[in-house]
Amino acid sequence: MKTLKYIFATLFVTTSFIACSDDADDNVVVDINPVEGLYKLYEFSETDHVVEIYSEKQNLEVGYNELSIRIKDKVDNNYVSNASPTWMPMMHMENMSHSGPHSTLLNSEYNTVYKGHIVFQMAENETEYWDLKLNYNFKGEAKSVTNRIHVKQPNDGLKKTQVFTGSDEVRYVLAFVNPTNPEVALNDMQAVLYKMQDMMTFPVVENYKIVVDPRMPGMGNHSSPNNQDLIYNAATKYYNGKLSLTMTGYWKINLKLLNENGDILKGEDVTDDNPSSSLFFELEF
Ligand SMILES: [Cu+2]
Repeated sequence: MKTLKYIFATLFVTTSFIACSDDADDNVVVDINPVEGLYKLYEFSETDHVVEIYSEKQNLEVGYNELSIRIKDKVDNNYVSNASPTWMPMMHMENMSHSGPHSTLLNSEYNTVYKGHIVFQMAENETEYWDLKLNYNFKGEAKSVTNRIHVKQPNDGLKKTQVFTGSDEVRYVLAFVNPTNPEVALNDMQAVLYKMQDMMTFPVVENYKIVVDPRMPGMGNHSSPNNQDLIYNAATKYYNGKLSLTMTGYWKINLKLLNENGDILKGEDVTDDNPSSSLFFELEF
């Protein structure tokens, strides 16, 4: 009994101690790495600060790229929380320049990490390249820096981005977001849809619908049950639905894009005579 009391007493003291030390550390971030698991793709060094760019992927790739940005003060090595950054990706082609769809940059759950995404429509090549202009505040001064970035074709060679003209003569960019790790299950599916207003301006397209018809061309073009079409979410600005994958292998996710009136802007039904839509994503797992 004495031993038991001792154990309880020890436990109590230990617990209280942990609780106290937690309180004391409330305003100090200890042992939390806000960019844990991400690859640092770039470090753009300026005189008194450094801009860091992180991604879940090891390269910037054609398609949807979710990026995290931090700005480090070189004097005290602290990351700033009042930078209010904006960005503009730009591709310099032989005969013209254009931007690509990009979200705003927002503070994440950590106030020193700014998150957003860019959809690159094209990869760089020997004569054509991308750069990224960043505007932000550092110590009360407005900064603007432009740096070269490298955009590659994804290694798997699968189509996850579609740039096309709809039956309404509008240019659209549709990019696959999720599932990044597909499973034999009913997967949450996400995509982003932008239209090309001009070379520099790509507004989010709201309230359209993307019909989903996944097929396995290698297996009699069979489908899967319980898919849910992608519907626009005004809060997140993503299109969300469900993607049913009944086995591993190569899947062609046939798509149809419908405007708010239900007019088909791009894509066709899959039938015996028509094995695939002209609008699609590809997955292999
Ligand atoms: Cu281009």
